[in-house]
Amino acid sequence: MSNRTFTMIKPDAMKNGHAGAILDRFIKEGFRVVALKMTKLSEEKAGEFYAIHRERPFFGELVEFMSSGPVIAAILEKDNAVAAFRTLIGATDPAKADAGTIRKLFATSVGENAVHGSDSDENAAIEGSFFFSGLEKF
Ligand code: FUP
Repeated sequence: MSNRTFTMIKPDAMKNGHAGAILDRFIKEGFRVVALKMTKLSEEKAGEFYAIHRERPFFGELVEFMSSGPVIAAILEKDNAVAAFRTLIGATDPAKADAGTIRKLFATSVGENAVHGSDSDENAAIEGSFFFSGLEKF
């Protein structure tokens, strides 16, 4: 059974010219693109997206970084999408990510780690709807 996850290519990967290689990898790994856009988060919207981390010491830096430049947001579909995608991107800290994962290849630090991937089906649906209307999902 197919299902969906939500991802963002973060400002560091955008600035460093990795967006094309990362999108290519998503598709080569068998994810179907359901929705896709380039956009820029305001500080307010970045804070809303990461509201679960509001009390964490890195929250301010996270919001500043995520609103520092454009991102590419996407909804992707594949069997077991959430878990398959988290395996593809690797650990939050690129130093701990497995060889060949997107974060190992393209991320610079735990704070600037190239890509986001939803951590549950429920959050994938919430995060996808944060960025996309029904008319933008295919
Ligand atoms: P992940 O699910 O792998 O994206 O990781 P988390 O939800 O735990 O963290 C979300 C974002 O918070 C990370 F992508 C980067 C930031 N973060 C830090 O800056 N420092 C940390 O120690 C943990 C997370």
